[in-house]
Amino acid sequence: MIWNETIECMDRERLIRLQSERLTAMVERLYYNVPFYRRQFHQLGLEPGDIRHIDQLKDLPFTTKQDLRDNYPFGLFAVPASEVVRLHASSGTTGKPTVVGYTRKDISLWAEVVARTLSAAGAGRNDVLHIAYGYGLFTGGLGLHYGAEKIGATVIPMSGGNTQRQLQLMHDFGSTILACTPSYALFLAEAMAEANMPVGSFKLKTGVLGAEPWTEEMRREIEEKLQIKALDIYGLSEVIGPGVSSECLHQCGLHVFEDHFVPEIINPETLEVLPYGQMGELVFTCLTKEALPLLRYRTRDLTVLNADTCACGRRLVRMQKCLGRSDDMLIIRGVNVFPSQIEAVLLEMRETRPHYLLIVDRINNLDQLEVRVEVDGQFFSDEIKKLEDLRRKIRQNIESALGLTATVKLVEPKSIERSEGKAKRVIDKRKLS
Ligand code: DLL
Repeated sequence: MIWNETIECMDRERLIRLQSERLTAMVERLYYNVPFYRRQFHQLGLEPGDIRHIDQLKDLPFTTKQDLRDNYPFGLFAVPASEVVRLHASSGTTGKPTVVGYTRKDISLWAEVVARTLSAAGAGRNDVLHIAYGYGLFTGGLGLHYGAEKIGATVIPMSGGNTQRQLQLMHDFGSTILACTPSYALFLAEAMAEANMPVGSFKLKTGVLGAEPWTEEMRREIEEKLQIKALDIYGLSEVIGPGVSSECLHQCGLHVFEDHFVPEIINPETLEVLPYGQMGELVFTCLTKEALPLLRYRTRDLTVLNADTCACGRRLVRMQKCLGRSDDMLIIRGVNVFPSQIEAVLLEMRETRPHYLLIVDRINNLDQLEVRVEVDGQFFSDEIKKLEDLRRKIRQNIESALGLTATVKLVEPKSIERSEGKAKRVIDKRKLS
C-alpha cells in the first residue's frame, strides 16, 4: 500500500517545483533564525532571495557533526525553546552526544514518514507491530511508535532486551511485524530455535530492520529463519530518525522521502556533487523541519542514488543499501561508536597507555566488542587481583561513557603493534562489504 500516493508517485517535475519552493522558504528561515547559517551565508555572499531552485543546493554550505558539536546543545535550533516538545540524542565523536529537537509539527511529520515506511512494508491497521528498537534517547523506538499508531496498527512498545519475554509476547499477541535491528532479528531467530518455539507458531510476516549496516546474505538468513520478508529501513537522528528512506516489498533500494529530505551524493574528498549512479557520501537537506533543519548534512554513509520509477509505482529517488562509511564510526549493537570515544576513556585513566586495539565481531549474531589495551609499565603487576580490578574499572568506564558493554583484555606494555602510518585501531571481523 502507498500511504501518500500524491507525493510518493508525483511526477518528478512537480516534485522539483515543490522542493524548490520549500528550499526557498527554508533558506529564508535559516537566515533569520540561525546565526550559524546567517554567518555562513554572509561568507558566501548569499542573501535569502538568491536561492530559488533546488538545483542551487550545491551553492549552499555543508553541515557536519562537528558543527552540531560546536553548537552543543541547542545552538543550531531554529525555533525558541518553548516550541520544542521533544529531544533525542545519539553518540557524537567525543563524550558529548548529538542533540536533536522536534516541534509538535516535526513529530507529526515524523509520524507521516514512518507511516509511509510501514505502508511500504505492507503494514496496515490489522497488523500487530512488535517494536524492539530501544525506547529512550535513541530515535528507533519512539520513531517507529508514532508512525505505527498513525497507520492504525496495534503497537507493542517492547523496547530492547529480555529476549525470552520478547519471544513470549510476540507469540502470544500474534505480532505480524517485527521492528528491530537486523542483528537482533537474527538473535531472536536463534533464541526461538533454542527455546523450542517453532517459527510456524508465530504470525510474523515482515521485518522492518535498520539502524545498522547489513548484507544481502544476512537478509536471506533472516528471511529463512524467521520465515518473513526482511526490509531495510534507514534514517539518522540529525535528519529525523527512522523514516528517511525505506524499502518496499520489491526490495530494490530504499525510497527516500525527498519531499522532506533531499539527498545528494558527494565525493567525500573533493566535496564535488556526483551524478546519480555513482557511489559517494550521502548528504541530506531538510526542507520542512522546524526545530533542527539542517542544510546539506554530511551523513558519512556511502551509497548510490537511482531515480528510475520502481515497480511499486513510487517515483521517489532510491538509495542502495548502505554498507560503508567515509569515517571511522562503528555501529555495535545499534550503538554508534567512534574509536576516539574509547580512546578518551583510556586516556583519562592513569593506568593505561593510549595504545589499544578494538576488535569487533559478530558471535551468535550479536555484535561483540573487545578492547585490548596496554597497561602502563608502572602499574603492570603480577598480582592477578590488581589487574582484574583494573579490567573491571575500564569496562565500567566504557559502559558509562558509551552505554555499551565490552570485553576488556589487558596486555603488556609495548605488545600492541606500532604502525608508521595511520595507527590501525580497529579490526572489524563482521565483513559487511
Ligand atoms: O539509527 C535511526 C534509525 C532507527 C534508523 C531505527 C532505522 C531504524 P542514529 O542512531 O542517529 O539513527 O544512527 C544513524 O546509523 O548514519 C547510518 O550509519 C546507520 N544506519 C541507520 N540505518 C541504517 C541502515 C538511527 N538501514 C546512523 N543501513 C546512520 C545502514 C544504517 N546503516
